[in-house]
Amino acid sequence: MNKRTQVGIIGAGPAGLLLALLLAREGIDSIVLEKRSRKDVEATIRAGVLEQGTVDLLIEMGLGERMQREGSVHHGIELRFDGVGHRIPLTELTNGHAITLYPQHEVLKDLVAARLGQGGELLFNVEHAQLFDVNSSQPRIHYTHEHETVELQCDFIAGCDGFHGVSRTALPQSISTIFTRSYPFGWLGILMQAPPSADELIYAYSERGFSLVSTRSPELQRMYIQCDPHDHIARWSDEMILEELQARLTTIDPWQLRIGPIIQKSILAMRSFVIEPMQYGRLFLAGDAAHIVPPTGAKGLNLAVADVRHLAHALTAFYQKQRNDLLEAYSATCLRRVWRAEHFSWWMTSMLHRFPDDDPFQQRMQRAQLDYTVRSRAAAISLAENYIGLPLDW
Ligand code: RFL
Ligand code: PHB
Repeated sequence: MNKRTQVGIIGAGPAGLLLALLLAREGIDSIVLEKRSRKDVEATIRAGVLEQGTVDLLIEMGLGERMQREGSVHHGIELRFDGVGHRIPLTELTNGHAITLYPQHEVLKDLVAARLGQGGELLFNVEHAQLFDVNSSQPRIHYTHEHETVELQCDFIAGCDGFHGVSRTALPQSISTIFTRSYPFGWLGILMQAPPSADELIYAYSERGFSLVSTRSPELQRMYIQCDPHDHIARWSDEMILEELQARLTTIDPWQLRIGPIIQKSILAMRSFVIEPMQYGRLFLAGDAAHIVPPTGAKGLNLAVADVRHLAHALTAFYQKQRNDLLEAYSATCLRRVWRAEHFSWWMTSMLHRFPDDDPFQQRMQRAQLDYTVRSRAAAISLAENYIGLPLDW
């Protein structure tokens, strides 16, 4: 079967779904192809922190109603080390900006409902997506859906299929460069049935390694501890995880970890990754398909949102004003922000984790950096402006 659309979008993560909605707002037609089921997409536990710019966009698009009702606005974070907590007052340091805790899978439920509610095409369980002729004026996507093989002719293709997707492989190696770093640790993430232990997120450095206390809802906590990236989750009993959390979060402050049953646990690897350029011919990569950051800076989803905002803007200028310049500038425009976020995420990761090979000198450097960050207003402002997110036109 043959089909046609203006923009073929591969992947129904935050990047793909938001792009489809942004384009629909401008009257631009698209089809979103997703390999997983709707149930799987809406159940994947990932990000929690939304930057102010992401929140503002969702509200402006009429997608913020549940987020505003169920999400929680945070005006600061805590950096904890040597048993002492130090608050970074994000809002005070950034002229009134804040972050919102609202889980990625809830954002996805809102985006899927909006797309389907508008009657937009969004196909789940799509198999064997393959890209052809991306460097021509008529790129195509072949895929199988409900046992039917389809050739989708497009004006443009948006590769929003995440780090393990197929789109990136359509960029010839001869024109692209990959920048990458893997870290000698992973994160063991858990969901715990207990009310939040704190009103704000706690990023803790300890001799035993990093830990993070976050939340998902008034009844659910999300927490992470640094671990060996090759470790097996089956080796970690709930008691071991709890013991490690308690030990790493020890403080002289009157604070206690609220505990309850652990209902989910998994280990994830940490890496930094960027492909340059983020475009080739009529293929544009957005989100994790083009770049990965370690989660310490809470930037991944927010970067995906910034990418598709630029892409939607550039495609709108193409269709409505016959302008090519914004499309041509897409990669350079996105990469400025991407590299800023890469640096911030690498910096937060380096400051807060124990590196197995670090000597005592290196550890003193790390402590000096932590100390400076909490004692100097200039250093705290720098952390705060990156954490709440730089303006879109950065
Ligand atoms: P996604 O979310 O990976 O979506 C890609 C979609 O494409 C589909 N797909 C395909 N579809 C069709 N054909 C194919 N061949 C396909 N191959 C793949 C996939 O099934 C999937 O549905 O990428 P996207 O849209 O670029 O979004 C990126 C974000 O999901 C990611 O950056 C964040 O989750 C990162 N992240 C965080 N970001 C934040 O901004 N704030 C945070 O607090 C934050 N915390 C986190 C995080 C990521 C984490 N993990 C698990 C990596 C915490 C964690 C633990
Ligand atoms: C989360 O709530 O999952 C979360 C929060 C902050 C991070 C990373 C993950 O830096």
